[in-house]
Amino acid sequence: MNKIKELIQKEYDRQHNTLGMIPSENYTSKEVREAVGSVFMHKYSEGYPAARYYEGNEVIDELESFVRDMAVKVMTKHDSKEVQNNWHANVQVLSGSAANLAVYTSILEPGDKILSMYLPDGGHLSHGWSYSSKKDRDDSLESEGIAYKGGKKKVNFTSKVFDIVQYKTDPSTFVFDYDEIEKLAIQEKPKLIITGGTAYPRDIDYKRMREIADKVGAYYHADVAHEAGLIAGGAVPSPFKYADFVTFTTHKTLRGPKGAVAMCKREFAKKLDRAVFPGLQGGPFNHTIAGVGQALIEADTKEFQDYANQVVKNAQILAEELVNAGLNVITGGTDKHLVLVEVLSAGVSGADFASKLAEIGIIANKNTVPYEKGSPVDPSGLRLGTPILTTRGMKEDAIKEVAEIIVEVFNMLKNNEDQYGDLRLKVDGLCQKYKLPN
Ligand code: DSN
Repeated sequence: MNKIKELIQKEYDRQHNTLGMIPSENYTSKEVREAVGSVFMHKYSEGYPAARYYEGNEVIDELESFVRDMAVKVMTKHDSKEVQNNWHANVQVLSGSAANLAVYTSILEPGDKILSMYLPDGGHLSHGWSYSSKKDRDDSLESEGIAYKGGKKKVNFTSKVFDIVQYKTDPSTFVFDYDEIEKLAIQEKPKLIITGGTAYPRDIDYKRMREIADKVGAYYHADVAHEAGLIAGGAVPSPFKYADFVTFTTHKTLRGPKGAVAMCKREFAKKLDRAVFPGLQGGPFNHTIAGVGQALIEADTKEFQDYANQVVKNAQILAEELVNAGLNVITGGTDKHLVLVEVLSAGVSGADFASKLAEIGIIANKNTVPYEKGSPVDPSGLRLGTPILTTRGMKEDAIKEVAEIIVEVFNMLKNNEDQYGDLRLKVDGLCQKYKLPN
C-alpha cells in the first residue's frame, strides 16, 4: 500500500474509532465521495453555463445548472413559492470565506461599513476580525456596550478592506439583544449587516434583523454555514424570506463535501456571479460541485428531514444532560446542532477538556465563550455538536451515554484526578454499535 492509501485507511480508522463532536464536521455518503473523486475534476470551465471560455463543457453546463437549481430548491424548500422564485445560487464559490467575500465585493466599495457579529461571541473571521495587542489596547475605544470597533491588527482580509463594527451578545444572557443591535445600527449606519456564526447556540431572529437593516438602508446577509442542513431539513427557521444574501458551506449539517454556495435575491444575481468569476476566482472545482449536487439530492428527502430534526433533538438532550450534571451551558441550552459549555469557572481549561476528551476518543474543540476572559488558544469553553453522532444513527438514549462520559471527564479534571478507567472502552463500544455508514 502506498503512503497516501495507507493514510486514507488510517484516517478512516480514526474517524470510525472516535466519536466526532465538532459541530462543523460531518460524514458524507459514499455517493458524495464518489462524485468528488470523479472525472469532473479534470475539466476547466471558467465562465458560466452556456458562456464558457473553454470548449467541451456541455456536460459541465448541465451539471452546474442542475446543482444551481437544486441549491435554490432544497434550501428554500420550507419557504413560500414567492420566496422560492426570488433566489439565485452561485455554486462555484470554493469555500465559505470566498462566498462571503463574493457577497461583499458584489455590493460594497473598499472602506464601506459592515456590521457583523463579534468573533469571540461566536462570529466568524471572514466577517472581519481585528484586535489590538495588550500593550496597544485602549478598551474604551474598542468596546462600548455591545459594540466592538476592532483593533490595530487587521487579522482578516475583510477587516483590511472594509470598516468593521461588531455587535456582542447581551452580557447577562449571552443571547442577542435586538434593540441594542438596532441602536448600534442606527448609530453606525452600515451598508451591510451580517448575521451568523460558529458558536451561537440560539436561533437568529432573521425578521428582526431585516427590520433593522431596512431602518438604516443596509443590505442583509445571513451566513448560515452551520445551519444549512437544518434549514434544508426544516429543523430551524429559514432566512430566505428576509435576507438579500445567504451563504453557507456544504460540509457541515448539510452533509456534503467541503465547499460552499452563495445565494442572493435574483436582483443581485449578475453582480454576485461577476464577483465570483472573474472577480475572485478562476476555474470552478467541478468535482466539488458534483459532490454538492449529490448532497442536495440526499437533503431533498424525508430521511434527511428526519436526520436534521434528530440532530437538533440530540443536541438539546446533550445540553439538558450537561446542565443537569452542573455544567455551565451557555444560554442554558440550544436551538440547533451545537452546545457551548463554559468550564473555566469550574477550574477547568477549555484546551485541557478538549484534549482529555480526545484521549478517550471524543473529538470536540476548545472554544471562546461570550465575554471571553482567556484567549483563542486557551479559551474558557468547549464546543460540542451532534451532526456526526446523528449520522452514525444515535438517538437520545445513546446521546445520554455520551453525555455521561463527557461529564465524567469534566469531573475528573475538576477534581484533578488522572485515572480515566474504562472510558475509552465505553467510547469504543459506542463506535462499534453506531458505525459510520458506508
Ligand atoms: N471553522 C468553522 C467552524 O468550525 O465552525 C467555521 O468556518
